[in-house]
Amino acid sequence: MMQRLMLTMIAAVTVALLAIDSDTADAQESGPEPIAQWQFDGNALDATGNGHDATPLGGVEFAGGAAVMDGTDDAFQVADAPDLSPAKAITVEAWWNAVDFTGSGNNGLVDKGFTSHTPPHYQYQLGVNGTGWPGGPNFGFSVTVDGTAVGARYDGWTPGQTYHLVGTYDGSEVRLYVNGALEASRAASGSISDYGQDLFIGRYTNLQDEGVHFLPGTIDQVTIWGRALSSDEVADLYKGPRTGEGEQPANETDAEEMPDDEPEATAQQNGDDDGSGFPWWLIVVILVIVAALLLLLLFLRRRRREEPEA
Ligand SMILES: [Ca+2]
Repeated sequence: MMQRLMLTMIAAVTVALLAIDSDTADAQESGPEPIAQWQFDGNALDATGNGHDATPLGGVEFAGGAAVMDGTDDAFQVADAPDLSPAKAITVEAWWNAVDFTGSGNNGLVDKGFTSHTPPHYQYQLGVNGTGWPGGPNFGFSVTVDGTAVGARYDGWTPGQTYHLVGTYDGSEVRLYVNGALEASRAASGSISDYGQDLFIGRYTNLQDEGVHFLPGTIDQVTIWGRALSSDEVADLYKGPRTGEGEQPANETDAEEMPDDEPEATAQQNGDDDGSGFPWWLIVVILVIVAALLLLLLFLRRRRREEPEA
């Protein structure tokens, strides 16, 4: 009986340890947080709290939780900072609601440029060629590694459509994802060069002719990571909601939903609500301990019953 009790206790401890281990693994899979994120929900602040607030240029306006670019002189400027120049790997994400435009070459959606408009042109750039471009409309993601630009390109986009664009570099490939799917990749290796330029959203770094080098259309949720997101993470971003999407000045639905959401999130952090946010492994451990105590009680009662006969 005592042996069975010991085995039960060992099983309980093993289950608890396995549960804790799998929780830790889940947390590690999501990887480090973004370096910078501009959600454009009525402002150009860096939502990560890392201080990379963008300066709106040309009187850019915000609507529906996104930035509406006039294609004439609207853009955002972000001061250069060491963490905006990761060396080993990078991910650049942006949403763009496409509109017809001619432009001149690969207009910058997110552009951290070279020191002049000569090769390699960009430190990194997520860009758009216009419908009036001789080669036809396309998306491109370019990263300069050890001084040489390597670009992945996706041909064809349709005005009026909304596109989720993600470019990654992981030390072996430059990849371009469009609407959650990997559409283009190019082999590359080496460290990402750093040219110390400011970062621009909606414009080239070194060219700024009005109506030519500015990207029109609606831009939302521009995010930069210092690591290459996996294809699963990119697909999840595409499926996930954007902050402030379709935001109205006084949204009653949002106001009603808030009180329901907040207590749940708080309860999960504290682990003390009615059960919905309770860690499942803790429930298992408690059940096993209760079972073990019951077995111990039965064992002791049986011994007491047996003792007088002995
Ligand atoms: Ca937004």
